[in-house]
Amino acid sequence: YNIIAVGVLILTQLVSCSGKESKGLAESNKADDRQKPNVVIIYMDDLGYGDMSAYGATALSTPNMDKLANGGVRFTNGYATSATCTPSRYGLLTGSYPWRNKNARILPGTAPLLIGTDQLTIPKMLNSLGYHTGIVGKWHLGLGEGDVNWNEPISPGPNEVGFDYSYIMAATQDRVPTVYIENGKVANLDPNDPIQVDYKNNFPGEPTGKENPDMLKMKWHHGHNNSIVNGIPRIGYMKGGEAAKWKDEEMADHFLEKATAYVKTHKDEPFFLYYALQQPHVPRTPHPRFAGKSGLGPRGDVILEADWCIGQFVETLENEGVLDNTLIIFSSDNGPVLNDGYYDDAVEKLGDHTPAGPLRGGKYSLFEAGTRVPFFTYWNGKIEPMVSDALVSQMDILNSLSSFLGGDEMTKDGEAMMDVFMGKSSYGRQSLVLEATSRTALRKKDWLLIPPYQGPAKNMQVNIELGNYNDYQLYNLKNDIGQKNNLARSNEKKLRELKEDYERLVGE
Ligand code: NG6
Ligand code: CA
Repeated sequence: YNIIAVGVLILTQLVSCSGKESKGLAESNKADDRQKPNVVIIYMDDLGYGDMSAYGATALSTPNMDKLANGGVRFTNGYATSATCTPSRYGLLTGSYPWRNKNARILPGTAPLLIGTDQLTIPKMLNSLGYHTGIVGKWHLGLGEGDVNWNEPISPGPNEVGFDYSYIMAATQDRVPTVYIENGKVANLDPNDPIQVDYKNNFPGEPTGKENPDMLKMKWHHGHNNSIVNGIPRIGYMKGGEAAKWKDEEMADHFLEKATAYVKTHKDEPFFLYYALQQPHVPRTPHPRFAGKSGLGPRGDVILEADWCIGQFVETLENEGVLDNTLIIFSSDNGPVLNDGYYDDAVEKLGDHTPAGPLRGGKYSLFEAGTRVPFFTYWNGKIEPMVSDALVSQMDILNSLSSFLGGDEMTKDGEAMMDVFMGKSSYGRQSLVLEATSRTALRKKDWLLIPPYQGPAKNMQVNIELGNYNDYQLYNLKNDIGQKNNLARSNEKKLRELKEDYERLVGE
């Protein structure tokens, strides 16, 4: 009797479901939604492999980052897709190799949107799975279609490639326009003081870093001698928009406030937040609370500042009751640089600190320090603390999340490896193509191949070895993480194998 009754009940439900969307079905979807974890990507700008104490730094302490790194899966072979920002962020968000897109290189503040509005992105994929999606922080992927009027709504931008909410700086802290943009509109813009931006010509009568050194509170070393904003000379020229200009020393607090506000607003639905901090990229402008605190100069101070922000952000997740249902993924867009164009004591006060850790090179470099960066996942109660040597790329996040959450959208370059990100498997990638300023190299298991490249061995301005050499370079990273012994001549078999793989992968 009972069995028959249940049978009848199921039948009635089936009939009602097939007719129109029943209330019962809609509600059950919602229940699933509530179990979907929130996803937060915390992304640093120019933080090196050796810049966190969890990765071995001793001259500087990063307790809040460490708490996540040591409480989750800390990767020792985690890679950004490129040794500079724009291509790296492109790879992260689209799950595709940036070197496939010839425009994926460091963009000026006036560059058009680099990501196609028809392209798959992490926020778009999560959006289709019922997530609310937001970005707070550095964008640097271009805006508009080439001739942006900064006084009108700016489109396409983050909101056209999958983000429901955006609060961004357009490019970098050292590039104009030095204003925040919320959902495509310059924040706090006074219509009577319109903004003009130009990367070629100055606006008549406007001071520049080159011509007005007396007006500067930070001196430029190379580049960075165009418009002066807040006493800091920038890349590019800008006029107007006085009320909208950011205060550099308050930028960290400002982005933190927007990021925590986003969490508070969206805590009752599954959300994805891309929290892209600006530190320790130049110009390094710590809030007075952090100035002088590291003993390493402003570069160290802003790392402490970022660490504090991350602590506050995680505390907000906890206070809002969503920490245990939030997967946090942390990484950096490229490796470290000391003097990146301003005199700011980064070199002079470095002391014993080694921003690249044991790695060779730095930002812009095809050597390891360009792309191997701090990379860890944290999910309280779901991820057991461990160190993983698996080879992973930021490009793999899209496919991993998609398959984990039951999505069917995948990119060809990314790999789905949520088990690795959850610490349940240590079987990562077999190979990965790395990129630095349009040059590429191949990592395969423990081996690294750098093809011959013309060009200087070292960028003298930033004092970083770029990886250029007139012959092949082959390194065994397991025995030689510092890339001191080129084995190309002594191991011809391995060289041949990696050359073949490299040609095949970049030729695809
Ligand atoms: C370089 C800038 C450097 C930095 C970099 C972008 C000069 C001389 N150097 O062109 O200071 O802004 O671009 O950094 O202008 S990134 O992390 O956004 O890729
Ligand atoms: Ca960067």
